[in-house]
Amino acid sequence: MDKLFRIIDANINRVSEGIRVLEDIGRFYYNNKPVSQELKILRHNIRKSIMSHIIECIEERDSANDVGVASSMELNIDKKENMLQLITGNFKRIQEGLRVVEENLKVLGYYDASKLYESFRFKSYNIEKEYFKLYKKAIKENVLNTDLYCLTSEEFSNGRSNIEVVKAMIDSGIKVIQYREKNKTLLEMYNECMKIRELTKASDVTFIVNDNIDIAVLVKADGVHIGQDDIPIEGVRQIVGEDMIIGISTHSPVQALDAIKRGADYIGVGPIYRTFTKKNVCDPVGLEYLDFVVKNTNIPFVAIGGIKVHNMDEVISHGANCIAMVTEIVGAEDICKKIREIRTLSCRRYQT
Ligand code: 3NM
Repeated sequence: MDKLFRIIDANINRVSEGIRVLEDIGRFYYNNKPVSQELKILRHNIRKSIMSHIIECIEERDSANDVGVASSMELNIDKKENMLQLITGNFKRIQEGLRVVEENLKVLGYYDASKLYESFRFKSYNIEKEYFKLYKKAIKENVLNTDLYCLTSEEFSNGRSNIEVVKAMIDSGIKVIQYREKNKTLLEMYNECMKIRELTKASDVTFIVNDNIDIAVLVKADGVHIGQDDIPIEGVRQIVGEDMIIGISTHSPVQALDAIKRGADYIGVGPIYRTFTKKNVCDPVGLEYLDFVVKNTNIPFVAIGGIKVHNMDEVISHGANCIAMVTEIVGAEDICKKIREIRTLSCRRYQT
């Protein structure tokens, strides 16, 4: 029976280490005090509650002869490729470990202690829910933490389809793509968006649908982008829910402040230069409006409108971390080459 303390010891360590991983992400990555504090308290309580058996646990420990180490090396099934996998993997580790401790304590006759570990397990389920709110919030806040925001526009795509264009963008490592299409039926747009959702999902690319809120919801896009004449942001929010990103085109300081007040997740800032891509757009707002946004707001934004290789540095040096180009990219002879060129020539120099 004493061998069961070997299991308990391994699982207390497993659980504490899993909590520590999440605690540090909460503390240093999400900068969130409540969640990292709750995890810290849980970790201390889990460690403290085994103190009456700590001697048996350490005596039974035999890490040098653990057959599990070799199989972990052989199987390589614990790879983590993104934050979601890291977070869920560690919560599952904690919950599974607590269940193992709980069951073994029962067999050893420590029923009250086992119930305590059951309560820790339930506590961890609640913290996991809170943690996911942080995860989702961070996704929204970081949506424009990328150099290039790409949009489709089949009429300027040199005879290529939107799907071909999107594939080239994804192959070039673009992280945000907006589907913008003014000349197709709803059914055609829906079908294209379904396909693009599939492609973007597989490559971890944020997918935003322009104008068509219904299509955005149906294809489970990450976001929707609207204009000044569309349904107000509060209405769009009611339709799409809290998790979906809402972006809105703005052309003046008043519109930027209004978008922030109404709950936009990001704003488009433009047109910086003259553009013939968007019909009925206002005259260029120039770099002045961009300067206003940089100095007076802290909402994520993307600069747009007439941005090309020859003027992109001016926009970047005025504080635009993320820039959008439509015709410069979709109209290029070779889209991948053009994106490489933009990244090589940009004063910011793209780093992978
Ligand atoms: N929105 P190009 S300007 C889609 O100012 C769009 O809100 C704008 O295309 C805005 O890069 C624009 O070809 C078109 O000039 C940008």
